[in-house]
Amino acid sequence: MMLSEERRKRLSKFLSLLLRHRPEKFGLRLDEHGFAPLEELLAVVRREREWEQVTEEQIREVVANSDKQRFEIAGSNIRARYGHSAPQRIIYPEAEPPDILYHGTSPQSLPAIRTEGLRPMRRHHVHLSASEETAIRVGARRGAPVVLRVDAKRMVAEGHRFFLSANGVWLVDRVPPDCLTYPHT
Ligand code: HQG
Repeated sequence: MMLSEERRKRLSKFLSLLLRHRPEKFGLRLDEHGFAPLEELLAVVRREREWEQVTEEQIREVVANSDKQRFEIAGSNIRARYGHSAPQRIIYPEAEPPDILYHGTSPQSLPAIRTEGLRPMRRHHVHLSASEETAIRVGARRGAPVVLRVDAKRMVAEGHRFFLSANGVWLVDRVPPDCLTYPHT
């Protein structure tokens, strides 16, 4: 049985909770790349009253239909590709970024960002994108988006390490304020 779009979204949010934020709360163990056995994940999901009847096919449907390709199934394992906040660290491949990256945020965050730069906040990394369009979409989750340009070339020269998620999201420990260009300045 196919899930409705609304149910898919709900399940996707639950998978994010399990695979990014609270695996331990549900007794799931992630490996160093963030993978958990799909079979175990399915059992955990089915323990929830709401998802008692969920099938592996429906989990696969959520993974396949995720607009941002948030999840990945490899062999018998499943993982979230980015966005982690759980205490456990995840290993990502290091890569050389394009000279300019983008970050979408909201106007309310700008004063703090101007003084502190970008911080990971609750997640492991600051999330950046190679495309301005993606940044607009990320920022739009919180209202009117503001897009910041990140001088990744300079950051690399200054010794920052960049990591690339399996779906093209760029991850970095922080972005200093002087490596950011703000709109209208
Ligand atoms: C802001 C989504 C104050 C930052 C997206 C952002 C992404 C600061 C918020 C992924 C700050 C954190 C991550 C500072 C940063 N002071 N605010 N110094 N530094 N901020 O959700 O980048 O749909 O943790 O600008 O597509 O919005 O979940 O980060 O507004 O790829 O799959 O603090 O999550 O993907 O928010 O989003 P988040 P994000 P999913």
